[in-house]
Amino acid sequence: MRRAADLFIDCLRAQGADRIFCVPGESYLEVLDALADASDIDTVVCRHEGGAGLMAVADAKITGRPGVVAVSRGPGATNVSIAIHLAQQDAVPLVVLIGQVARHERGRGAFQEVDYTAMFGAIAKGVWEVTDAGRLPEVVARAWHAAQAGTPGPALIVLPEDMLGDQTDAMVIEPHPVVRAAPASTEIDAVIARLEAAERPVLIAGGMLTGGAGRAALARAAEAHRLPVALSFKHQEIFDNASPLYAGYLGFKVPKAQVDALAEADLVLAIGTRLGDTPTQGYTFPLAPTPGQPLIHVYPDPLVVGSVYRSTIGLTCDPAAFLDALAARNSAVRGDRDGWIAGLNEVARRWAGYRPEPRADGVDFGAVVAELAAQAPKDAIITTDAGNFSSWVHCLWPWDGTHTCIGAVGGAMGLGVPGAVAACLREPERTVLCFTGDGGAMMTGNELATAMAVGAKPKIIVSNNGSYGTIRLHQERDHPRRISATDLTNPDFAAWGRSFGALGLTVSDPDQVGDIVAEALAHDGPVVVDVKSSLEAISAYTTISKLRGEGS
Ligand SMILES: Cc1ncc(C[n+]2csc(CCOP(=O)(O)OP(=O)(O)O)c2C)c(N)n1
Repeated sequence: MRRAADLFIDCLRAQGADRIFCVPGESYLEVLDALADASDIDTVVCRHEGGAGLMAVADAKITGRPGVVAVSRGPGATNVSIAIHLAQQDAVPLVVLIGQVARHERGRGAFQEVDYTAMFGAIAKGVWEVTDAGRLPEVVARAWHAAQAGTPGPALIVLPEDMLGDQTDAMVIEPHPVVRAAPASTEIDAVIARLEAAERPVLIAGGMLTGGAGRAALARAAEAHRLPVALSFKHQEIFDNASPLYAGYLGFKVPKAQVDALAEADLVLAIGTRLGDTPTQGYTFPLAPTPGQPLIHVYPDPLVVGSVYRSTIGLTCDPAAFLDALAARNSAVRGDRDGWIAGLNEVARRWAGYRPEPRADGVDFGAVVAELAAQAPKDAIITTDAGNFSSWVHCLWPWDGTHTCIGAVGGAMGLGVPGAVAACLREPERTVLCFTGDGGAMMTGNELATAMAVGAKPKIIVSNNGSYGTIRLHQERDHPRRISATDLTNPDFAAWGRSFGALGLTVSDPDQVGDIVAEALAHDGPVVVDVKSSLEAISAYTTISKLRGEGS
């Protein structure tokens, strides 16, 4: 017999958990006590459950394994909700451990009590409240499996505080293997037949191909069948953007000419993507529910394939295995494939790149990003918070299919700094660059304290334009000159960084950019660079003057 909390830690260990991001709470004291003896599990103490959860999401994006976050009941659970939502939106495996009131208090509206099934039922893949310590092993194995199976996502384990102190003789259960089906050869035959009938195929590649095997299979299959490749939102890094086969990045507001060019396709292969509203430009390409061309949709979840979209061929198998199988076959090319490929590539390149300009109201943030792209080590890990500043990162980074870039497909602000801390912990030898706006920096930037505590050395680049710029852009477009609730009053971010113990630097003049970037990269420790960026240059794609119809 032993304490349930000790069994619980053994169960986590059996699943391969080696790091838990947490904010402590009295509701799961027994787990914290058991962790004190678990030297093989790194307990990372964070400053806000939102930050802790986002670190766990980023950790999962880096390792491909479930990220783990532990939080207290009520207030802790509500704070971590952003990460639960993001894991669901981004298809990231996440296991959330939540404290709960004692069993005899349950249902009485006790202090900090929440019904987590009711609260998170719509976004979690499962919520398991363990009232019998003997079932902890079963629940842990199921939660880990649920987090990874089909469309990966969040799985919640709820731990009544008194249960954790029970004695139990239950045994650890080994991980349940996650089934990843391979395509049948007859299915590949059918796909080859569609490819050979098409003159203008295009492949849309998504987040399920982020791992090394997925990227390699994507490159091989695209080459083998001469398939132009368009990349879904926040997955620009998985394919070489300099390849002649590159057909564009399907983020927000893709220029109409590019959508029009893609819409000429007579076959769409959507591989490893759920075809959400961002890459499909509001479900217009491909058109939902019935695309204007045959659709081959490959995703490992039967609840996705054939759901929003009617697919001509739908395969619920591993997308990388599919591309591997496809790459091993030949297909006859019909029509002027070279012309089709070159045409898409020309349109995609037309929007790539950005030339920074002198700005009267601050530094063009593109100049800073361009300098970092030129000076940073090629294997630097990049995290992007949500906001317009990231438009320059997407335009200017030399994405060649090898980079690690962590951003929120679900658009949650606040991933940047926590994501960078998580990346530093996994890859301490690599440079980690975090790009964030002044909005995002103040949402979760307090996790710089966590960075200091664990010896992480992120380089945090703040685009300080004094505005929730993305929303200001929407305002200027929809309600020109009517600025409402988007101006920001900021601290001195360099001094703020120094107050944590980081190196604090300020860029207020374009002439300083080269030297300050060099100093930030050379510093062996965390850095905050406060870039007094131009608000007129509100994104890489437009300016406030242009939005107001004033030219420039
Ligand atoms: C948690 C969260 N709250 C609100 C939003 C809506 N939102 C999207 S971008 C944005 C502004 C981002 O501002 P900032 O970080 O300063 O970057 P900028 O757009 O100015 O480059 C807001 C408020 C969001 N996506 N996530």
